[in-house]
Amino acid sequence: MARAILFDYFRSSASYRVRIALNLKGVDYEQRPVNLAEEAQKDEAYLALNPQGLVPMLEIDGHRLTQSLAICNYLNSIVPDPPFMPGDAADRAHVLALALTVACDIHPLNNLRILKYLKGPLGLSEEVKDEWYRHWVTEGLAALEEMARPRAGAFLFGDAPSLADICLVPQLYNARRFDVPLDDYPPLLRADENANRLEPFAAAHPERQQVPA
Ligand SMILES: N[C@@H](CCC(=O)N[C@@H](CS)C(=O)NCC(=O)O)C(=O)O
Repeated sequence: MARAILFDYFRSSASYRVRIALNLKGVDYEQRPVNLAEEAQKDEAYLALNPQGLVPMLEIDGHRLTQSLAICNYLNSIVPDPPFMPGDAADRAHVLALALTVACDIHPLNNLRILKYLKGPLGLSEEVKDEWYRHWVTEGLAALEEMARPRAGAFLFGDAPSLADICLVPQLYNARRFDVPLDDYPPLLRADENANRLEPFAAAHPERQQVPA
């Protein structure tokens, strides 16, 4: 079987999720950086691969997969160990809710194209754009903390990394880049710290990726 190919960008948090997932599952892959800073995601050649013009995109087992959570779900299905999701249906719904809080309710409001639109066509200043970012991240993380707290352990759910941590770690990396205060969220910080001690998470960190020239 051909080696998997991940089209990603070092700072893209959706790509970062997939790098973590691939590393946790021990799937061998090579990277093809798509330079978001130069809008390479809008090149015809890339749009032919992913009509959404977003990263990540994973070529694996003869498939072309998009959407980071769909990719994580695929990886979890083909490589069951270690599982990203708990066995119990209610626990699984809880972990998915945590993951979706990040992936659907925080991240999309702060994605590159949204921030560019605020600054470009809508003419907002850098300060107002950053305020937008901090507002939605702070509101989202506060809710995530309340949701996670009762059942958090070393990780966001219990004592093993799950899809919730796969989404959390990149989101906190982003939040720090924009100076969002994080001290109010101890369970999130604990999970982030414990996750980053694990090589599959550490190796996926943006600072360990190739930066497109
Ligand atoms: N829901 C998608 C989001 C993908 C996404 O938004 N990727 C961003 C980087 S994190 C991107 O490619 N942005 C390019 C742009 O905004 O033009 C996923 O989870 O894969």
